[in-house]
Amino acid sequence: MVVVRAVLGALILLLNWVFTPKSIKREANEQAAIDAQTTKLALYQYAACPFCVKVRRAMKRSALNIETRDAKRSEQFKEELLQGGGQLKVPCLRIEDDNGEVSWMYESGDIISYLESRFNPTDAEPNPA
Ligand SMILES: N[C@@H](CCC(=O)N[C@@H](CS)C(=O)NCC(=O)O)C(=O)O
Repeated sequence: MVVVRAVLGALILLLNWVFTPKSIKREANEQAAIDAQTTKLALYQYAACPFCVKVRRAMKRSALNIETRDAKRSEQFKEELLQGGGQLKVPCLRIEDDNGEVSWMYESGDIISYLESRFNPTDAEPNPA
């Protein structure tokens, strides 16, 4: 089982690398403004978890420079996730607001929807015209 999991993990990482999505291009000032906001976000994840790969690919497509924290390899990140989010489950997005309030978002689909609606609002709500 351990071997099967390791092979599947390696395959996921290989396919992800071969089919790396292209990032959207923004004006430099617009990207800088988004980069400033994404310093307040961190993705707790595992390298070869397919749900985490899905979120990382969405981040890459949207050119979101969000710090990733490997909760399998780092005891510190694992502990932060457990204490802050309440569950040892990945992916989980740590969101700090302008007042320093922190919230934790689980579920890859919810994380992707959140990122798209916050940073690519035109993708989330296509213009019918
Ligand atoms: N429905 C979740 C599934 C997440 C999930 O199953 N993650 C696995 C790693 S691939 C996990 O954290 N498992 C640990 C656990 O459930 O305790 C999502 O889409 O994010």
